[in-house]
Amino acid sequence: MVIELDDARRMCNGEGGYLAIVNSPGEAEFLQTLMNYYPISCISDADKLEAFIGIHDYFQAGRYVTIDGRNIEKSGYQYWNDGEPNNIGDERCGAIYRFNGRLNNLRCHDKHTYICEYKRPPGGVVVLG
Ligand SMILES: [Ca+2]
Ligand SMILES: [Ca+2]
Repeated sequence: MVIELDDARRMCNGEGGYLAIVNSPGEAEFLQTLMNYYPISCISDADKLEAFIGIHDYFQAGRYVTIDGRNIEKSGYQYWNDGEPNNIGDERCGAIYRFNGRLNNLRCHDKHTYICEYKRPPGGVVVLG
C-alpha cells in the first residue's frame, strides 16, 4: 500500500506500533532485506524505491528528528544517501532506500510504502505497508 506520511503514521499507531526508527546499520540492513523480500511488481504505484520511516524535520528545517522527538544523531543511524537530504520541493519526511538502506528526504504528502515497527517481546517485529 502506498500512502502519505501522516496516514502511514496513523496506520502504524493504530496497530500499536510506530513508523520505523532505524537504530543501527544492522537494522537498516534488516529493513533493506525486508523491502527486497517484496518484489517491486507488488507495489501498486508511486516511487517504488523507498519507504517512509519515522523521521522528519517538521519542527526546524534541516534538523531531522525521529517520530518520538529525538535528534536523529541520537538514533544510531543517520546515513543519508549521497546528496541527501536535498529538500527538492519542500521535502520534510524521511525514507529508506530499498537498494542500499540509506536515507532520503521526501515530500510528506507524496505516496510511498512505509514501514511500521513494533516493540513486542521477544523482539521487534516489522511490517512493511
Ligand atoms: Ca528501531
Ligand atoms: Ca530528497
